[in-house]
Amino acid sequence: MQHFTSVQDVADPMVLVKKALAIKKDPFANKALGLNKTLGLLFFNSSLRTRMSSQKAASNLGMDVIVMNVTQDSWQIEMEDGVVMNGGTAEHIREAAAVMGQYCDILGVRSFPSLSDRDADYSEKIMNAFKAHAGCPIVSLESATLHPLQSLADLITIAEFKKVEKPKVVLTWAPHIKSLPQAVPNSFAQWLTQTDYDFTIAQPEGFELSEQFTKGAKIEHNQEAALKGADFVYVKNWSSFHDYGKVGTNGDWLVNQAKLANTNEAKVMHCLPVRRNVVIADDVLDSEHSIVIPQAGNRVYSAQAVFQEILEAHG
Ligand code: AN0
Ligand code: CP
Repeated sequence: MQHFTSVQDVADPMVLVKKALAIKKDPFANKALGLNKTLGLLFFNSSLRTRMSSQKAASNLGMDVIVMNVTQDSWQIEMEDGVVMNGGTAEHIREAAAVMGQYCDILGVRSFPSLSDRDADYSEKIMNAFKAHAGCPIVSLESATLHPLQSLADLITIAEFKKVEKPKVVLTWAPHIKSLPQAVPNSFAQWLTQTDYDFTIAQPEGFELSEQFTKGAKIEHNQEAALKGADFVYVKNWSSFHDYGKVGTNGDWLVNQAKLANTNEAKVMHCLPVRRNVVIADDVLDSEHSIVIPQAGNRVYSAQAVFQEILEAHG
């Protein structure tokens, strides 16, 4: 594995899921693999799970970790090429990425979209600049359009909890008060369509995701119809792709116990952080339907499987 920024960097997603499950059984078996290797974690945005699970995964592999909150602790970085830097930015991504590549064997980068300029966001300018200039493997910690470490953890969780060979998995939009990225649902769709699971995406009209990521999924606009017989209900808000960045507050789409009545005793998933009683009701999050905590726990084994693949490939 060279970089890890989308499912396309993975030879076989289900083989990687199996590898992560094996790591989970014996997490310290490869403690020597990361000896004298350094993982850099760069955050342009907030994080709880990604930050802690990546550090834990690196520690399990014997790696050292450097964490940088880029927007608070570093110089402000210029992303545009060919500009006269007489404004607020103090150094260019070309130098900043290259320098960090001197200190790190793997660089993880979290950088959310602007949600105002769709073409710029979907061109993945920042992740691509790191790939071009860092000179070391780049791992996405959630980019403008994708969150592959989350999706791998999601597939690990489904593999652990599924009761049938080919479960029905429904990704349902839910309301929110803020404009959120499409990265988590784009990525979940991209990984799920690589499996042989029965996969449906439900959202209100106008909140369809980019077909680039959803090709092969069933698309529904009726949440109740979509949820019928579901084994897994993956809940997530996202802002509109078509009316780019538009917030969706439609409270009818909140996921509560009543919505789960016609499912196959569905397990409910969410990447977290989740706003209680806006996105998912207490009666679901505090019930045995919810598997959001073990799902978040699996972020360690998702990251560890990816770091291990990269270390094995790069020696
Ligand atoms: C982010 C998102 O929706 O992409 C991060 C999720 C892992 N969520 C929020 O900003 C609340
Ligand atoms: N799910 C997830 O990536 O959480 P954080 O934003 O807290 O890292």
